[in-house]
Parts: sequence; structure tokens; C-alpha cells
Amino acid sequence: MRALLWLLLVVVTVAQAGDATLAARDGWIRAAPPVAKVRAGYLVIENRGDAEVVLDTATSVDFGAVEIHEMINDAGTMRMRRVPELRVPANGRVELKPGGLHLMLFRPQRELPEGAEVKIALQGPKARVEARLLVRAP
Ligand SMILES: [Cu+2]
Repeated sequence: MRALLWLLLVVVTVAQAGDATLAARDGWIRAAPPVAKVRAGYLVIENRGDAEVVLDTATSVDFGAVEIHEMINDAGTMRMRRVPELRVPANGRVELKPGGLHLMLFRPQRELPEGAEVKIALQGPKARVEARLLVRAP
């Protein structure tokens, strides 16, 4: 029975990993001094499916919390604010880049010098994608 459960778990995991609708690429995190408690992360998410995909949760074992943010021009001053979700259009993409949408990475759980790589998972009600982000200078 236990072996069967284990097998089921493997099958479910493979099924998730095999979902090729979404792809994440060009992921990076802005290099910062080791004392930095917050980092900014960027990436491109592509949707090869025929339906819009919503992603509303981001997690990483390397950070205490991950939020989706955007920069807004508030009467001439650039500010950022949390957004509830990312919408990746059908057969399209969403770009997280400096000055726009980004991931806000709180409380690093380990040292992240230039060259380090972290994994981040983005998830929504019907989709999930994993991204690798490389720490580097802009
Ligand atoms: Cu932010």
C-alpha cells in the first residue's frame, strides 16, 4: 500500500513537471550587498497555450516570502506596490523587468553572491511554472 502511494506521488509530480504550457526564462536577481534583506527578481514567462494563465503565488525555499510587485508612476515619483496576480496572455508572455513588474524577494535564507542560482515556483489555480534565477549585476 505504501509503495502504491509512493508511486502515485511520483506520477502526480511527473504530470506537473510535464505541463509544457508555461516556460520561464532569462531569470535573474539583482546583485546586492550580503546585508540586503530584500532583493528584486526578474524573468520572462511564456504561455504556449490557447488560454490565459493566472499566477497568484510565488514561493522559494531561499526566501522567507516572495511577492509580485509593479512599479507605478505616482505624480512623478516611482513607487512600487504589490499586485495580486500575473496574467500571462494566451500564446503570449509577460516580462518582469527593471522599472516594471518584478518579484520582491524578502529575507534571503542563505548567502546569494553573484553567480548563485535560486529556484522560484509561480503558481495559480490551474498552472505552475518553476524558474531559475541567477544572481548578477544589472
Ligand atoms: Cu517591489
